[in-house]
Amino acid sequence: MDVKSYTENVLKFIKECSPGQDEFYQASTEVFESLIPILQEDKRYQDNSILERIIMPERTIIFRVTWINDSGKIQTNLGYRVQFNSALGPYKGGLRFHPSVNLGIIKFLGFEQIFKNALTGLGIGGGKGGSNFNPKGKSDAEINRFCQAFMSELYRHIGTTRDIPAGDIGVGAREIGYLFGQYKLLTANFEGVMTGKGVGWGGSFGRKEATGYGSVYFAEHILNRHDNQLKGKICCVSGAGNVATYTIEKLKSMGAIPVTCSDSRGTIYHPKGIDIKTLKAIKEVGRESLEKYAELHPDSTYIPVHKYPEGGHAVWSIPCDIAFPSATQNELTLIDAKNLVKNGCILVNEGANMPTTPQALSYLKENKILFAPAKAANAGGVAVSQLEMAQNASMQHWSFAEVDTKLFAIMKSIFETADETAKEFGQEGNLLMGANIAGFRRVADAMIDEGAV
Ligand code: NDP
Ligand code: 2IT
Repeated sequence: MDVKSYTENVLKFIKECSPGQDEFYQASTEVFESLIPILQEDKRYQDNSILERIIMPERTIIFRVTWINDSGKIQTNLGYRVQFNSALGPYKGGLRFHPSVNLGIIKFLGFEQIFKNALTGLGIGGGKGGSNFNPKGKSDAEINRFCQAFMSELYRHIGTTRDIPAGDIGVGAREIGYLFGQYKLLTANFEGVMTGKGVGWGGSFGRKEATGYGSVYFAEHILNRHDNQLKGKICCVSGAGNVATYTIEKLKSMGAIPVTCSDSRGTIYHPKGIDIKTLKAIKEVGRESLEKYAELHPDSTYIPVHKYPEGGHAVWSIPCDIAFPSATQNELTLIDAKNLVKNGCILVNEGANMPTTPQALSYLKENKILFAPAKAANAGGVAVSQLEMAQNASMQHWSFAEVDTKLFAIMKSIFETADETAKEFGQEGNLLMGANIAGFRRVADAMIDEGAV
């Protein structure tokens, strides 16, 4: 069968057997389309049914989470862990707590994670999990009870050489602590079964900062390749969580000017640069709305969601040199891409997972905007998670500087791998194709070596 029909047949099969999983189709279609050159060149992948296997999670766990709210009422949520691919190592990937979570979202994230983890060059497989639990407005005690209930089922499926969860949207240091505490209670084992732990009890220095810092390092590597640099660049960042906060922090320390941040309710535009202390005080400590930022900084503007351009987002209509989408999937639409191009943006660097819609992606490509795909640009988080695992396994504790130096080198190596692979397949500068092919090749070759499993 010709390669195009092969990819289309597998995608058709996956749509038929897993209806209604739009984000998962989006992620798998993008990856499969970019694999065509390697599938044409090397027939072993088709001969070994690699696409049919890689698209199917090795194991999908769905469970009920029952917990009691502060009023004494029993609450139920759905919990998920998709153990997607273990060809390169134990399943590794975050947990997302957000009301929008469903199986299709967890599968898209788990699928992306396989290739991202492979790209880091480390020995980690791909997985993802989470719940449709909404942490907003919940008391600390409710969050604790929910995490305990979630782990009361999850603990039997994870382990230091089996599956090592971490954070994602709605799961930060507090939740990792509660989840880890319950794991320890149930198993009577203190072991590195989760990453993103507190630095005082098994966590790694630099894990909290890793995704944002890594994303900025990646942008610097691309710019350097084009005889350019971050210093002096106006940057628009979306999101106001873990990734956005540490993207903004690192941009400032590298002499760039991050002028925006956003949450689900609105966007802050601060032309002289986002004040990182205020952002952390509002979001990391207070867990409040960004509206407060504008009250504290009268020279900034707050744009609420109802004032966004139709079909688009305020953050991408603000003129910038570089865009760092760092909130959630499909947050940069065709309208947003048109605004960015019109305003002279030179690079879109994906901090979030799949933040750019396929239509926006095509438009950026047509207009020759530099593009850093999520699998490469945001891989710093999971890479430092693996460094945390290495420290736990060897009972060591490295300094912040040691971890940061390793992170910088890993981001450089990911950039070079994606760049060289794109060149190898005659698509110079196409980092999306380079990242997808390089990640795929590592996983697929391991799957062939490991036989028909
Ligand atoms: P956080 O929960 O810390 O922050 C998420 C931010 O995005 C918040 O500002 C949130 O606003 C906003 N947001 C989330 N969902 C939506 C939505 N549907 N619409 C509008 N805004 C939204 O998550 P992270 O910073 O950890 O994650 C951000 C992105 O980065 C995600 O795509 C995640 O998968 C990805 N990522 C995270 C890594 C990590 O190490 N944490 C590693 C690699 C990728 P609000 O608070 O109002 O909901
Ligand atoms: O999307 C991601 O890479 C993460 N949420 C981090 C995963 C991890 O295991 O650190």
